[in-house]
Formats: sequence, C-alpha cells, structure tokens
Amino acid sequence: QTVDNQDNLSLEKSYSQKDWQGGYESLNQEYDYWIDEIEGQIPLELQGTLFRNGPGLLDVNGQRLHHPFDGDGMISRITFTNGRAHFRNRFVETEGYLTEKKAGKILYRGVFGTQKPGGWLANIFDFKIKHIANTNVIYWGNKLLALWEAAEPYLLNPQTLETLGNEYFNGVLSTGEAFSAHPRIDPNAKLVNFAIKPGPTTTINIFELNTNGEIISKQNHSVPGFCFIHDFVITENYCIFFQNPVKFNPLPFALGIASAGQCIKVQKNQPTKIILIPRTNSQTAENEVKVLETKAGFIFHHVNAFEVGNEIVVDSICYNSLTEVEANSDYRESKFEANAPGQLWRFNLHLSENKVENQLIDNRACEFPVIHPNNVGKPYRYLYSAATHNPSGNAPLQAIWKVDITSDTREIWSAAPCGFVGEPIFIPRPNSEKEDEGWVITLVYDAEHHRTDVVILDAQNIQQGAIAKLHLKHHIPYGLHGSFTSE
Ligand code: 3ON
Ligand code: FE
Repeated sequence: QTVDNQDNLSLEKSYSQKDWQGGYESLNQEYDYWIDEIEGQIPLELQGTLFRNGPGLLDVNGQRLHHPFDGDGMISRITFTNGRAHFRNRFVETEGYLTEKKAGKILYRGVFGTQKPGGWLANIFDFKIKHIANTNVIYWGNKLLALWEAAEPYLLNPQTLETLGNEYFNGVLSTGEAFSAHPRIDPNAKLVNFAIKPGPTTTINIFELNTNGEIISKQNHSVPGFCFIHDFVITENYCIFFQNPVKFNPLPFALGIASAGQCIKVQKNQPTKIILIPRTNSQTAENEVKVLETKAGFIFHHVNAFEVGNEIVVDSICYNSLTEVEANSDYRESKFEANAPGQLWRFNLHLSENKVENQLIDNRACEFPVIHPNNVGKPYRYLYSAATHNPSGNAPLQAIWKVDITSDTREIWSAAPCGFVGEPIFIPRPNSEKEDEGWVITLVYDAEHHRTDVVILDAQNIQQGAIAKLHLKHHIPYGLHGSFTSE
C-alpha cells in the first residue's frame, strides 16, 4: 500500500522547512537549573526522572556532520519532584567526543556518511568507525547506561551525568562487543537485549539481565546473510527479529568513497525474514528457532508483540523503502514528501502453518511508538507515537498520536506549525488501573522561540493538549530515545 498522492495535494503543509531545520543546530552548552517558566501545572503524583539521549552536536567546530545519527550523544535529564522540575544536560564523553573536541576537527568516519575532511584519499582503508553513544539511555540495576547499537554501553553517574567508562557487566561483554540501543523490559522484572555482529553470516546475541543489572543469560545465534536490525520484540517465549531485506557492499566503504551505512541497500523485492528465537525460560514444547517470511519494506522500530495460542502478533513501523543517505546532500534540505513514510502495520504470525498475514493499521506517518510498560510482550490496547500533523503524506513529526487498537479509534495532539515533537514516553499514574491512566511526556522543539518545551499530556485525554508545558532556556537538538524511572 502506498500513500495516495492526490490526497496529499489537498492537504496544507503543516510546517516550514526553515522552522524544522532549527532543531538541528548543535547545543554546545551543558546546563544545570530548575525550570522556572511553566505553563499549567506539573501533576504532584508525577515523580521521577526522564532521561533522553540524542545527537547534541551536529558539527565539530563548524565542520558539519553528514547525518544527525552520526552526532555525539548528549543526555538530557528532567527530574520531577513535588510539582517542580529540574533540568540537566551533559555529553557522553566517549573517546571520539573528547579527541575531536580537543582537535577541533572531524577525526573519525561515521556510520551515516560523515567522512574525515580531505575526500576519499583521507578516508581510504580507514575501517575505524567513531563509537558514539547517542541512541538511548536507560536506568537499570542502579546503572545509568548510554546505548548505541554498534558498541558497548557507557556508564554514567546518574547524579552528575559524568561519564565513568564502558560497562561490561562483570566481563560478560568483551571490548568492542555490541549491546543494542533497544532493550525491552519484560514486566517480569527482566531486561532483555540483543546485539548484532554483522557479516556474510550474522551473529545475534541475546542477553537477559536481572534487576541487579547482571547478565543472567547470554545466547548466540547465527543467521545467514547480512543484518541491519535496529530493534526487536519479546513475547513470553520468544525474541523476535525482523531481518530487513538488505545487502551490504563494503567496497565503497573500503575505498573511502562512502560510509558503512551508505553501503547498505534495500532489496525491494526480497522478503523480510522473521526470526523467532526461544527465550531461555521458554515454556514451549519445541525449543527451536523458527524463520517465517513476509513483505515488510524496511523496519527500524517495533511497537510490541504478544502470543495468542499458536499465533504471534507483532506491530511495527514499516517503510516502503529505506531513505538513502546520499553522499553530496544536506539532510536539512531533505524533501519529506519524496521519502517513504513510516506507517503502523500489524503482522499475524501463524506458527503452525508457517504463514504471515500483514495489514496496514493506519495511513498516518509515525515513529517512536511506545506502550504501557506492563504490557510489553503481552496483549495491549493503546499505543502512543510521534506522528505527522496531516493524516497522510510524509512530513516532520509534529503531533502525539494515541491509537486505541481495541476500539480502532485515534486521538491526536498537534504542535504544528512551529512545534516538532520527539519520542513520547508513557508514565503510568501511581496505583493506576486502566491501561491509559497516566501521562505522556515528550520534548517539543518550538521553532518560534528556538527553544524546547517539555510537554506533559494526560494519556486519557491527549486531545485537550498540554496539562503542563515547561519552557527550557534553550533548545535540545532532535533526539532519539529515552526512558523514565521513578526510582
Ligand atoms: O553493517 C552493520 C550494521 C549495523 C547495524 C554495521 C554498522 C556498524 C554500520 C551497523 C550500525 C548501525 C548503527 C550504528 C545504527 C544507528 C542508528 C541510529 C543512531 C538511529 C536510528 C534511528 C531510527 C529512526 C527511524 C529515527 C527516526 C527519526 C525521526 C523520524 C525524526 O528525526
Ligand atoms: Fe531506535
């Protein structure tokens, strides 16, 4: 299914490119202050800390990075306490961040197109990629960890956000070994994560961690072919991976012409392989890896998965094609309308028949889906995501969208035309009973004031708009993922 272009023509553009671009300016300063400009009221019951990660720098001393995903990780922390909120941000001090800062120039190649200045000659046969820590941040087992899918986590001090070094979980992880940026937290008090070691055959590692932050199991699996797998889902018995149909030609990377990420091409007519790996505690009779096939385009993020008898349901955000990071282009000039939108799909995996059915749930472009933490890996009713203002076509994320799967209804709050939203986080109200009883919090870049707001919505009434809007003293560049902890 594709978006109806006729439809788009009749919809008014909800943003200006220039406004959107403002959110991709670097933030060079590290702040530490109580937020004093607040519209509305922070609910007294909302207690805890929101951590966010994302590229804080889009340039090194004026040399622009080729793509935001190559930007150094910066942690933002908002702590809610007794109706007040405190802000702090700090860069993850990876080796690459520190040495480039000192040198005042780009010294490393990035995964998404950033090259050392000087053309291919300056990059040829340099296989060293800059390790950054810009994709997610979690607080688990009393450890604050900044995550990036191609390397080991960075351990941070939760009070000061100071970088303490890499985390190896008592030596279970080895130097340079990956730990993905998309752990799933099983409501049964376990954190499940994976790691991809790509090659002609790819290794998928699966880790389960207890609440002390110790790795209690580590599995290795080999799958044929190259993998670019950014996210996964869990159910009671399985870890589920969608192996996007891609091929990797390392030659342009070796020759210094292109980055590793630019050498990944989607094979449009090839199927997506769905790999189901039993969890260590799996109760199923046949404890074997299953592989199903479907057509799914390209997937970065999944919403959730759950088992219903012999069937597994997986909800995901699918793109018809992967937007390529071209060599001589400026991502800030990116024509949204020309790129495939991410859309919400449901996959029904019929395990006994080895059959997959898929169905588009809604036309609206969306990203960064989230659900109630108690429903991870289980049947669920509500999801929240960032979405476009308009119901079809592709555009920047300007709205927070709630989808009620059971009643097939939606609610939306839009920050258009000058607001641009990030990933929503759902926070259950203490002692709540209903699945949507709680708050949805997101960072909204306000182009009119070139600053970012922390927006708190009532999850049961998204449409009514912010119950509190906290104006920061500065902007935060568009981020990736984060998490909330009430500890
Ligand atoms: O070939 C291997 C495959 C692989 C997985 C080797 C590799 C090192 C190139 C590699 C590494 C991949 C990495 C480091 C991926 C990092 C991804 C990242 C930082 C972010 C991904 C974000 C995804 C989405 C969908 C974001 C969307 C954002 C918006 C719509 C709003 O701006
Ligand atoms: Fe992600």
